Amino acid sequence: MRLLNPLALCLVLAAAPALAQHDRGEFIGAFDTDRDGRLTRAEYDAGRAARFAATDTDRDGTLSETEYVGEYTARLERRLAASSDPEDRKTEERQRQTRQAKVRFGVLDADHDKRISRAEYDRVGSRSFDEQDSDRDGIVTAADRPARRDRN
Ligand SMILES: [Ca+2]
Ligand SMILES: [Ca+2]
Ligand SMILES: [Ca+2]
Repeated sequence: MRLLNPLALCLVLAAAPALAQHDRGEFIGAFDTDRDGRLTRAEYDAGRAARFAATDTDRDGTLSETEYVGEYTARLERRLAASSDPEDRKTEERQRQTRQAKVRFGVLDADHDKRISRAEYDRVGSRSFDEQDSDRDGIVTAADRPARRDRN
C-alpha cells in the first residue's frame, strides 16, 4: 500500500482548500473595483497586480515571506479591528491565520527559492479565478458555484 507523505498531505489539506474555497463574496469584494457585484478578469488581474506591487515593499520584483505574511497580517488586523470578537478569540485567529499565510507562502513558492515571483503569484491567482468562475464566462458572480463539478 502506498503511503502519502504526511507533510505533503498536510500542506495540501491546509493550503489548497483555503485557496479554492475562499469565500466567494470576499473573493469578489476584494477586487470588484466598480462595486457592481461582478468580478471581471480585468478587475481581478489589475487588483492582483496592484496587490503584488503593494506587497513588494523593497521593490525587488519578488515577494519574500516577510513581505507576503506582512501584507496579509496588515489586512487581517484591519478586519480584526472592525470585529467585536473578544480579544482571546482575536489572538487565536491571528495565530491561526499567520500560520496559514506561511503555509500559503510555501505553496505559492513553487520552485522553493524562498521568493514568490510574479509568475508564481499569477499562476495561483489564475487558478483561483478559474475555480471561482465555474461557468467560465470570465466574470465571477454570486451565480457561479465554485468547486462544483455538476455541470458540463
Ligand atoms: Ca465589477
Ligand atoms: Ca520584495
Ligand atoms: Ca519562487
